[in-house]
Amino acid sequence: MGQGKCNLLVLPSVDSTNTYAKQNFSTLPDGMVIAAVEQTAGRGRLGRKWVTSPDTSLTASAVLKNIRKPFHAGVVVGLAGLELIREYLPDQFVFFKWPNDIYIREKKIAGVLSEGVLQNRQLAGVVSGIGINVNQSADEMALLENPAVSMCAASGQKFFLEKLRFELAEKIKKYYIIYQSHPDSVLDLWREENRLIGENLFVVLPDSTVKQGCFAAIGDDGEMILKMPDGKYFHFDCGDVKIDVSLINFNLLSNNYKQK
Ligand code: BT5
Repeated sequence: MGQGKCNLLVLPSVDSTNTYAKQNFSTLPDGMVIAAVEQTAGRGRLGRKWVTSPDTSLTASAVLKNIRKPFHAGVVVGLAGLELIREYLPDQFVFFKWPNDIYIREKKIAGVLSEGVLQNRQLAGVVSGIGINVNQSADEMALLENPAVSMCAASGQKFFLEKLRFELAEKIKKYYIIYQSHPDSVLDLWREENRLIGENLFVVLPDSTVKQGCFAAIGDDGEMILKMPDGKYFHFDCGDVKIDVSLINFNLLSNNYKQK
């Protein structure tokens, strides 16, 4: 185990950085980022798996003790991840797919898992973990059940993970500090980077019901607001957005994004 500069702790191998951060929550300082070279039992939302081979990607969790609403933790960590990926892939169309995935067009490059931590039955804070695909080959990404991409598969280049880990921790620190003084500016930026707002999407709810509609907005509690074909609005805070490439004009979205 090695304590890097500033707020980063890098573990050589761990089951899940989120589990480690939750188990050590009371002794870890606020803002600490726990990263792992190898993660043996990475977790996604709703009991799903986050799949990575050793030393090919970023797996890291932030310990956040000053969060106003639980979903804000994923906003802080997600924005850090988005900015990092963008810096290295300036020519790609990189955006948030609600609730907190990062996509390049129709493929997932990163996912965020936020978990509340209770102490004496009260919310003591949130552990928010991010997995970013970095040096996996396109062939390795194709083995996953859903469309996925890595920074390497998107660009043909390999990246220096140690540097990326450090930069991710720095960006989490930066967004966490801005969030403390200007939470609305961080939340507004997160909404703006949800570039599928206005698009027609399918949403699969946890009970497997599928809803189709227009992604109208994101509400005050981070919930997705879908405008249904009958004009009614449907709010939900959990679900999986499915991208149907025939419904979304990625070239147009991507051009609008580059012009900004
Ligand atoms: C997520 O869940 O996307 C949250 C992933 C969070 C991973 C980080 S790594 C550091 C920290 N420690 C942990 O244990 N977890 C966090 P969800 O939206 O439920 O997506 C999971 C689904 O993504 C899986 O069911 C697969 O379909 C897909 N998937 C699994 N591994 C993937 C990968 N490497 N790249 C892209 N998609 C993947």
